[in-house]
Amino acid sequence: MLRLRTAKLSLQLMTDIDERSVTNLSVIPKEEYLYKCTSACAGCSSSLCLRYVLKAAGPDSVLVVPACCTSVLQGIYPGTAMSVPVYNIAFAAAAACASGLSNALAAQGKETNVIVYAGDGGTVDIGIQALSGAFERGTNFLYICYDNEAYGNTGMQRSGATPLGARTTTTPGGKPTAKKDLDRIVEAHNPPYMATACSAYPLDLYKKVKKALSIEGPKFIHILAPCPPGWRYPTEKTVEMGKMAVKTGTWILYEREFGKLSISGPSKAAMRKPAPLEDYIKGQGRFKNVSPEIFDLMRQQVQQNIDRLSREEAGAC
Ligand SMILES: Cc1ncc(C[n+]2csc(CCOP(=O)(O)OP(=O)(O)O)c2C)c(N)n1
Ligand code: SF4
Ligand SMILES: [Mg+2]
Repeated sequence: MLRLRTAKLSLQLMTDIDERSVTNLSVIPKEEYLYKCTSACAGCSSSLCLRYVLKAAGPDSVLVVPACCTSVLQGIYPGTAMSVPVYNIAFAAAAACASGLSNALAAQGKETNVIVYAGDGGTVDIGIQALSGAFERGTNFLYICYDNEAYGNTGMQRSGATPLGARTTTTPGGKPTAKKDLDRIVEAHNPPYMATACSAYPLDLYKKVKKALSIEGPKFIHILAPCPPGWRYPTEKTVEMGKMAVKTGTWILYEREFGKLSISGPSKAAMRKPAPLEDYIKGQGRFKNVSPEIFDLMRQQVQQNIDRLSREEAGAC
């Protein structure tokens, strides 16, 4: 029954979301599921992403949210900023909770989308065991990690997703180790669909969420979500920050469908001729006074990722 629905949805998607229509803002529904006046900081890109995620998912969806900025911006009962049900769950347990919800809804014959919306700390560090278990069990759900590269809600402590050289409250001299490669960890579970996205490319994000939800099984989307207080840049630069992450090749947009990699449009050009890394980090206080040695390492890491994904897409590995 669910497989039939999946096939029907995929066919419909091919018509609805072809290459032409995703360049056109009018494909995004006008309905809002995340209301205005949340308690997010000015310039918060993770709440902007959630707005597009919910537009793509529609009203027959339930969110599972572990402790993070999102669990604050949803509001305090009986007030709420969201018009879909939200299940707040302990930090370590989001994916385990989603497994139970997904099975319970399926047992009732419901086709409700089960979506985890979790921060990087709740994913790459504290929730990774539950994430791995749910992907291994083949839970039918979508796990979204919005990555602001620190424990934002508690005042910007470093997480495993904090990049090399970035200053946080627990790495005042700059983080001495590299960002954990979450995508390669998830990839090792062979999910039917996984993708990266960025708040500065909302149509790309919308399209990827739609596609993910049309596929049966565990799906994963990793969104880079610039954060003004954490990255220390002016609030009005939030879209520019995301664009520079992609243009410098620091963040590469791609999809992996049944293992097959395809680089997304905005990253194709960027990978051929990346913008200088300086253009990305110079506007961010968290990288202030980064040493030339660390900067060199950062540049090497960016190039290694570009090379690895380019080779894979070209079928060279
Ligand atoms: C077990 C546990 N440890 C610590 C906390 C405190 N805590 C709440 S939110 C948060 C930060 C979450 O960081 P992240 O997952 O990256 O999401 P963000 O806040 O950046 O949106 C922390 C440490 C908690 N709620 N539960
Ligand atoms: S700390 Fe960052 S992610 Fe959290 S609400 Fe503020 S801008 Fe958004
Ligand atoms: Mg975070």
